[in-house]
Amino acid sequence: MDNKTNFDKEQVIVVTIKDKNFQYSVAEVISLVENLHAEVIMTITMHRDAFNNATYLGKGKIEEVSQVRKEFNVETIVINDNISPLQKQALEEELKCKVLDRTEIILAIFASRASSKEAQLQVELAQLQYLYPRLTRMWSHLSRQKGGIGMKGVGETQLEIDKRMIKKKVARLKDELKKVKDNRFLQRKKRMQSNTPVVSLVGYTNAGKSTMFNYFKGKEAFAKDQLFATLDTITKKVSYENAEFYIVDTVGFINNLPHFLVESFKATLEEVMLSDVLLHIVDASSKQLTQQIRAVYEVLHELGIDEKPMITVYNKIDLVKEKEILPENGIHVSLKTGENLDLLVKEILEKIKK
Ligand SMILES: Nc1nc2c(ncn2[C@@H]2O[C@H](COP(=O)(O)OP(=O)(O)O)[C@@H](O)[C@H]2O)c(=O)[nH]1
Ligand SMILES: [Mg+2]
Repeated sequence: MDNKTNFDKEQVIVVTIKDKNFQYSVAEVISLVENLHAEVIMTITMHRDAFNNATYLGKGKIEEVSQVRKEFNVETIVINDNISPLQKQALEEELKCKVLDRTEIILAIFASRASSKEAQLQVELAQLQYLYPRLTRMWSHLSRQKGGIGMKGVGETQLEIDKRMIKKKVARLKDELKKVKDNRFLQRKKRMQSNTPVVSLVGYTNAGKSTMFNYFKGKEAFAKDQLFATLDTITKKVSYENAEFYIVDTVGFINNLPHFLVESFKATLEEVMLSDVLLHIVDASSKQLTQQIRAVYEVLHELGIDEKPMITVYNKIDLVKEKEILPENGIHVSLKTGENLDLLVKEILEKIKK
């Protein structure tokens, strides 16, 4: 049932280095790609010593990827790493298809999620900075393939501008950003006029936020007021026992986020800043559990929202053998088996009443 092919979705092949964090890193990149409504149909691993400086992938690997890609008719290869513009170009020539690296995937997600003016500017700035050295290639792709993942974004209307103009644009964006930041409080004020509580899902990529979001599908209520105009895919109004609330999915925290993307990432969390209750979804089976929880707290603190009512949800307990090592300060659930989800809903209803 699960391997039914979905023809609406763009299909990609992921190539990833086999190191000690390999399992987590594959799960994460799959989650990231799914965020773009694309589908990973295969993961190909490579050993770090097979790395080639010019083409990133060694000769044998290029051959392998090339074959598989043709066999499955896939037009996009995702490299689960950051590669240089030259490597990207060389690889695309070898593979004769679109190649995206990890940062480009993340950028594309942020672009698809940026709802406010500030977030859009922030993402466009990051896009210009990262894509700038890659633009010539990207443009030729665009004219050939007309879009697809990694190609859509805030900056996509800027196709005609040349590199010289991009420099100017970066300067202008920075300027605009400064002004927009000063207007932030206006948005918050607007939000306060709606009195339906907002519950936001936060936590690391792959923790189960989107699965949780979908869990509320059957409970959807008619929403005449849209919370975030462009983001209906990540916001829904649900009703329970005479209580209504919005639930908002978020991009989520990403391991080793490139530094220049931190501001964009925070900008995508603006929905969270406007929410009344945070559901912190933790992957209870993660080996980096403590570090991940701490990293989430740190960012919430930086955004000044660590005081909001929060429910910590340890998800995936079906995968945890020694449950007693989990912290006791939260609700232990499994979205897979449904365990304790009733308790969680009860807790949410309780929190939004306050
Ligand atoms: N075993 C197990 N897997 C889960 C559970 N909840 C979610 N998953 C899986 O974890 C992966 C990531 O889930 P997703 O909702 O996309 O995470 P997100 O990145 O936080 O939105 C998916 O493959 C889910 O099927 C759970 O309770 N148990
Ligand atoms: Mg998700």
